[in-house]
Amino acid sequence: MIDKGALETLRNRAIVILKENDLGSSTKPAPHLYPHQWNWDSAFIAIGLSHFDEERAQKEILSLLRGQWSNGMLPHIVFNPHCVDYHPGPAFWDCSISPGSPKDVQTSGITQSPILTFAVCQVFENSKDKKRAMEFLNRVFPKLKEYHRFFFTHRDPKGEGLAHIIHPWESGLDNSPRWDEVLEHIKLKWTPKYKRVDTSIVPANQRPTDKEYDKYTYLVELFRKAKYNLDYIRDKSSFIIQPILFNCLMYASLRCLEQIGNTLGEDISEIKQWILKTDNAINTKLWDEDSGMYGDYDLANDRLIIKNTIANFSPLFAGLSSSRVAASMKRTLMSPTKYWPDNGYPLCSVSMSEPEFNLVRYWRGPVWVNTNWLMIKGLENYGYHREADNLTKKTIELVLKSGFYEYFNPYTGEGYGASNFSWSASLVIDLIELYSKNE
Ligand code: 2M8
Repeated sequence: MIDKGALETLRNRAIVILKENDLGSSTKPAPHLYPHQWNWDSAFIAIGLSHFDEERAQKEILSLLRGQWSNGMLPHIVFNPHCVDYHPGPAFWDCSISPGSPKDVQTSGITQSPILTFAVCQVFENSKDKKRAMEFLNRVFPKLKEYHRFFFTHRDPKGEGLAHIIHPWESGLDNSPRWDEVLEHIKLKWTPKYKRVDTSIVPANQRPTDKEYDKYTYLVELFRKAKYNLDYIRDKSSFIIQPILFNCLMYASLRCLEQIGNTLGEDISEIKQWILKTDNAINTKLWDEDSGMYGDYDLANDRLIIKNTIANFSPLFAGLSSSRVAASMKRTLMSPTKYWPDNGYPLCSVSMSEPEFNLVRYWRGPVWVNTNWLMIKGLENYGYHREADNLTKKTIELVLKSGFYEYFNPYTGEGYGASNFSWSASLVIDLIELYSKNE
């Protein structure tokens, strides 16, 4: 059992970090490395905020919604006008060339894994002032519905119930080995011109490689040339993927959108149809019976990508797997040769059994608090309370030992990437709440 005093100190420290990273109505993910507002970061951050400042949690979400495009898309970054040293910044994206971009805020031209509506539900559930929270729901519901409609209208042209992404940054798992082969196939028709800032803040061996950054930047240049026209991009680009994690978060968010609609007495028939379609598609198109694993569908090369990484287990979070498959996923997550190293810290972001597994490099092996949090919720969904408690405890112990880092070495617990990282702080607040309830 973790000492109560230590938990309280940790929670207070987490609150201080969120306050230090507060930009007023949004929170930057980290002091220097990420100086703007990020989409799924803000969703995770709002969940933590809702435990001690529900009004500020609502503000976080409203701030992100300011960036909504006319087609419903919520961008992956809403730029902070006071900060100039981030690549690629607003001038590089130059989203004003698209008639659909918002006029009064600067944003990136892509989206990110959609956990926002799930976060809105959590913020509502945790609120004490229900009258104010109902007003908040009323205000955000139409925007959230437009946001979800965007996926079905613009990211699912064949009406399969699965959204596709057009850039690794949209996944949130930027340099995951899941995309290696697809990126390898992208031949640069010109050399992208840019200067990296990230590697002057964090050691280069903890970040994506220059070769990967060339591809990331090249894709942004391609989108800019296409004036962010999604039909054109789908036609010209070879990075068009229906990821399991993205679609499971979308599904979980849709279930919450349905719940919000019910609470407000809104018509939810269209939302119900979206839910049904996505449920079927995840368990057919993204499931591989031979390997017993979920995967990502690579639309440009018409094949299922099977790689043993933490993303595969996201159907647990969405509650979309049968109990048989859930039991097998649980065993894999607990395996000391895959995700839960003996005498180390779970869960690796890439299985230790994969050749690409790396202890320090970003999304290629290190432990992340947000993916642990997703798995804890997923294990809970299937009644694996003991395992969920154990993972909660291990995650809190990791942060107690090393601090609120962005990611951690699964063998030693050493912290990497940015320190004082906002979602590590906010989700630890949520986990402490859970842990204290269960003890
Ligand atoms: C990382 O991604 C950004 C680009 O969007 C970067 O590397 O500069 C990812 O970990 C992503 O999931 C996260 O949202 C973002 C901010 O924390 O950083």
